[in-house]
Amino acid sequence: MALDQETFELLKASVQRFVQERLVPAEDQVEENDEVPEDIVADIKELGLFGLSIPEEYGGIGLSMEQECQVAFELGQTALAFRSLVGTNIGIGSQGILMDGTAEQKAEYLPRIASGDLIISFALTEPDAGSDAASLKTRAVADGDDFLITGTKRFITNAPRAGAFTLMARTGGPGAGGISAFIVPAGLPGLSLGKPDKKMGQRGTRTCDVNLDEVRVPAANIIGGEPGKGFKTAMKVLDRGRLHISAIACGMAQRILRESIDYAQQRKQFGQRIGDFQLIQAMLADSQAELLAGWSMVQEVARRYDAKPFGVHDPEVSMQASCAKLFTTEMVGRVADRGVQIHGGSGYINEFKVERFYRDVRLLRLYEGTTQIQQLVIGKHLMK
Ligand code: COS
Repeated sequence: MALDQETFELLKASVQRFVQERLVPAEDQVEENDEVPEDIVADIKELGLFGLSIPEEYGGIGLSMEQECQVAFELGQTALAFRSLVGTNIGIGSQGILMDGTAEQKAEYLPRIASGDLIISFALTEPDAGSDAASLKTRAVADGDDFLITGTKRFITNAPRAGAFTLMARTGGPGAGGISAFIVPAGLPGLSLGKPDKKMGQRGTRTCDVNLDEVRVPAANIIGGEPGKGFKTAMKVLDRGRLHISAIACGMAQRILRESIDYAQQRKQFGQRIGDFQLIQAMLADSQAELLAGWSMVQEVARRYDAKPFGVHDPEVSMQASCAKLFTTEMVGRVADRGVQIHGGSGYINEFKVERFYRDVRLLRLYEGTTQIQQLVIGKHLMK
């Protein structure tokens, strides 16, 4: 699956323009009001961004992973709240249905996810199950043709906007084999949302708990129709998500580097531009070199991801996706830190963008698997 190159270049150019002309000017508003304005949500829908990764037969744009990463690189160059809005529809919310769903599930949900009419969230994490995802406690108990789901899901991105959740719950015994993935519509009796999370950064993104109290969901909503496969579905979705996040990290590194160069060119100390001092150039050079390394890695792993059969677990590619997430998200943390350093005291002041980007990128090393989880995935694979 991929868009033909010519159409893709046009799409990429329009996303670049949209980011520069529409999203960048709205960054302060998002930061101040802690929300993405509704007219921008409408424009994002209009551009088709919710459906980037969904095949054309379901109304999406049908990008390959390599192409998706290139678009994510563009979207990463502005406040991360914009990307977060579409992120669950493009990735962790929708891809389980696309990879493992039945024909009926795909036909019912994917077109509305692609258009953005349905926001779908990914609900795996719980209060006591973060990195150890296979220990999740949310239970789904069979009751006739239905399941009754009870438990709490934590830090769920886009939950306040969601019309449905790809939600992992335990239908069987302990461990990964006892987990099933359900499509859970948001309006069902017994499902309620917690207070919005107050976060360190990424203002404008919406996350909260999702509480389930005997929520009745038809057995037909188990992704793929067969219980016990949900953990593997979630892991495959995360492999893909980790590459997408890596591209975002590179986009944000590019933006922070640009902000740092601009500042180094206009700020004068000791009678000259600070960018003329070699100690400042050294920081810019390290950021540029690491960004190039990270971005080259993302593109290469995305190509390998595209080369394997879709939705099939290839442990080598999973390991490489973890390498990309590990390297790029740590890299953007260093680039942001240097960005603040180059700005000096101004880098600590909210009106300069690097202050907020420094806070925003901190999350990239945590969600969709911490740096330490990526190290574990890589290490375990190497020792096999
Ligand atoms: N794709 C498909 N299947 C996978 C997989 C992948 N990437 N990784 C593991 N599996 C399979 C394994 O093959 C194994 O199947 P079998 O039992 O048939 O052999 C099963 O899943 C369990 O795997 P494993 O024993 O490796 O699971 P662990 O409990 O040790 O967990 C980690 C592995 C730690 C890697 C996993 O829990 C994880 O990624 N944690 C982080 C969760 C996360 O990213 N959370 C973010 C939430 S979303 S913002």
